Amino acid sequence: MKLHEFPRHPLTFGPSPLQHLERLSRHLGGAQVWAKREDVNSGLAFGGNKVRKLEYIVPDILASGADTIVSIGGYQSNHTRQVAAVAAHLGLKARLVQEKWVPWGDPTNDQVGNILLSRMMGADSRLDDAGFDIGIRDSWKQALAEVEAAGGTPYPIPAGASEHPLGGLGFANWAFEVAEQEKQLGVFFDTIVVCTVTGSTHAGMIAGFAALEELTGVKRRVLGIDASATLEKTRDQVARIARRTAELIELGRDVRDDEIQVLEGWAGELYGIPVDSTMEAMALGAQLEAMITDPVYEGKSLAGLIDLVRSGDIPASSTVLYAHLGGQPAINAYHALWDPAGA
Ligand code: 1AC
Repeated sequence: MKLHEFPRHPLTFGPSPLQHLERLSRHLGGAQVWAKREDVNSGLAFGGNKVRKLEYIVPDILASGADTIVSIGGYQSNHTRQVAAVAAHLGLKARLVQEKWVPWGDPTNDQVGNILLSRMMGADSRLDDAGFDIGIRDSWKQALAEVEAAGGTPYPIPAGASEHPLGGLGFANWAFEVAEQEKQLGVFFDTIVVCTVTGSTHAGMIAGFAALEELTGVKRRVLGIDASATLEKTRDQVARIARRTAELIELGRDVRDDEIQVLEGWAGELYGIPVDSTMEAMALGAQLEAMITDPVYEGKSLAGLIDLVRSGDIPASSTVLYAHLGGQPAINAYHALWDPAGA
């Protein structure tokens, strides 16, 4: 099927806004930097990138007759918060496995921010001690079995919806939305920068921009900034999902290796733990643009963008689009980083 033929259940306000980050661009003194703001894309519990993916998954959930969506993430997972939001919106239950993905010492890490919101929305959110891994987890399979054993009908959504067969469609469509907005605004983004961990946001963009390239002949760079700190796993997953999504939307050719770029250098040693470049990027975004980013995802991808602009890897002649995927609720668990009394 072609992309526009897949059923889509609207959960967003419409196209997410584009914003020229003029003060940040001036400060960096190179490329013009714009942001596409998925952090304000929906009225469902602060929105975010997963809401877009879920727009293409909800028709399948409804057709399945499921009464409980079962998903997984870290304690501060944005994905599970967005699953909880969509479940509430649809009148379904959500059973969430929240693993200890980040060895972060804040005693409120499993109580505030994303997990608090999920619980407010009625999700059955349960903690699990397992550490970070983007793969399919036994704890999640166990939760699916438990829902079934209790007489429920579960609908499985893996971490980040990335391994879901339809998980790449939301951001394949994002590419076409960008192209439409470019026409309206008279701009062209030659480079896209996006955070990548479980992979389907980035992979969907790769497939979508490849489809656009087939239509227009125009090439762009889609740069994924690794925030997993398990680089090879993320690279493999992005490549696999990009190819799967490309096939699903009938791209008509293989995705080329040069279209799959997962860049390292900003994740630090561990997923979820900010490093100096993360802190500098978060401060610049907040203090120059009042654009709030989190220490797990968007602070790291913004750090990548900043360095690539400063180094000229993204040249001064470029207009670069930063995909702001959301994720701000997690900052509550990281409040000590800005505590004037010291962390
Ligand atoms: C890892 C999928 C991911 C989340 O928010 O749980 N981005």
